[in-house]
Order: sequence, then structure tokens, then C-alpha cells
Amino acid sequence: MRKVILISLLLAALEGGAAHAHAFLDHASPLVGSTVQKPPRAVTLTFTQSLEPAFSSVQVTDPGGRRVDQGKAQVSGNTMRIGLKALKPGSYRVRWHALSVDTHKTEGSFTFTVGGS
Ligand SMILES: [Cu+2]
Repeated sequence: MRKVILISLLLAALEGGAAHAHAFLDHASPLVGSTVQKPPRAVTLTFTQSLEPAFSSVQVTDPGGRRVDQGKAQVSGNTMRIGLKALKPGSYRVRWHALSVDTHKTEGSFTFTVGGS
């Protein structure tokens, strides 16, 4: 069984992600590409399939590439949530890696903007 999982991971890696994605990002909060006036306290990602918590993660970085998330994502079913530090106005990038319960690995990124005064 373990060998099957490893082979699947290897294939997913060789395919380069997007083409054979299975746990697609369904929607996110803040919305992908959106501008929000109020700094969000967390980013929540909802996927089209349930995730394996041990192999799914998300990072949020500021325009200088510094982490602004609080470290460890909470994964529950098909959602992944990560708390944020206090965000200043600017553009932030969310990078996620997901392993769906069918052992397919996907990843992606998007930005959202915190509106300025
Ligand atoms: Cu799949």
C-alpha cells in the first residue's frame, strides 16, 4: 500500500502538477485576486476533494517575501485554514500544496491585496 502511495506521488511530481490536478482549489477567502479593505485574520482554502493533513500546507508571504502566516495550517476535510499576522496594505501571495485523499498532489498560488489608506 505504501509503495502505491509513493509511486503516485512520484507520478504526480513528474507530471508537473497542474495537468493532472485532482484537489483543485474551489474557492478561497479572501477571494483569489481580490482587494479587501479590511486585513483578513486568516486565509481559508476550499478544495474540490478532501485533503491529507500531513501532506498539505499553505504559506502566505508579503511583497518582500516574508512569511506573514502563523505557521501551521489547520486541515479539515476539504478545507485548509491558516492564521495571519497583522497585515499592512499591500499585495500578498498565498502558496499551497495539497495531497488529496486519492494520493494526487497539487499545488498553486494566487495573490490578494489589502487596500491602502
Ligand atoms: Cu486525483
